[in-house]
Amino acid sequence: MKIRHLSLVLFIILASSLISCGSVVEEIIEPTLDISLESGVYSRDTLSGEWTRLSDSASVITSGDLDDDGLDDLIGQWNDQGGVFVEYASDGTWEKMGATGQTFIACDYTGNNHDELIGSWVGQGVYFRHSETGVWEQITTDTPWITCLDLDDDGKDDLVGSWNNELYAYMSTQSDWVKLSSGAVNDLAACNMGGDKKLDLVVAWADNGVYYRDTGTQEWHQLLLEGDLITCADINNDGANDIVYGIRSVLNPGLWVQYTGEKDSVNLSTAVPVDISAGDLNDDGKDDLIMTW
Ligand SMILES: [Ca+2]
Ligand SMILES: [Ca+2]
Ligand SMILES: [Ca+2]
Ligand SMILES: [Ca+2]
Repeated sequence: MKIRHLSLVLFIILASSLISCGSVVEEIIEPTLDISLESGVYSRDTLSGEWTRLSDSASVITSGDLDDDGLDDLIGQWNDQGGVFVEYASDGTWEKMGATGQTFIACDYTGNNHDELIGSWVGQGVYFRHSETGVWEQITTDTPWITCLDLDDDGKDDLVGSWNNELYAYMSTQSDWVKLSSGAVNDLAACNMGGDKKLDLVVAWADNGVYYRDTGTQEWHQLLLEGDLITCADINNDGANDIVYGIRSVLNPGLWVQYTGEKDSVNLSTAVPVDISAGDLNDDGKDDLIMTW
């Protein structure tokens, strides 16, 4: 369904009236994931476009290779199970990693070329989990939103967080958060948006749409007019990252994608996501979309 995002309702009304008049209109293809299905954590295979239900609904979802076998593992928080868990891609076994927290992300915080799980707990702080020992070590103070990318190109991932309507970076070379920008944040992500190979910070602002901050030039560029949740992956396998975003408003709720180079957004799901992420969960070399609702 390729229709201008903000004109969704009007388009459907117009299309319906044209069909009733016997005119030829663009075919409307229903999204493959919709609210008639059982809620849960779903992944969307990038090569086939098919959604697979992976588990019951989670409150936080992300992915990373936590056992260092080259396969992305599913990471999520299930509040009724009392914590954050990883499902290892190699054999499907689950392991509890920690208690229920605010947010989680996998990054190479130590710069050893292996993913570490990073989590934030209210009033306690942001911690990373040593891959070998499983011991959690505090990095800094807590944040309700977090992402990680190497902002200064020194080989170690730096953290980006947000609270009290401010955006902060925690550089691996420094010992405190430093302010990057002001504004209330809906979500954060790290995506490769430019022509270089560096990840760029993507911010879904509460009042100002979705922007990315080019890591090379440090300039901000607008991507979308709105977004409550944000992630990115090349989900049409054309070699360029696409922006995937969730909308919770009553007008256009659901999951949407803006393919690189396209002005219009495509609806991927009428179910409203609780969290979204991306990772190659089936080891075909292509990142797959992950959504919980
Ligand atoms: Ca793994
Ligand atoms: Ca760095
Ligand atoms: Ca693409
Ligand atoms: Ca894949």
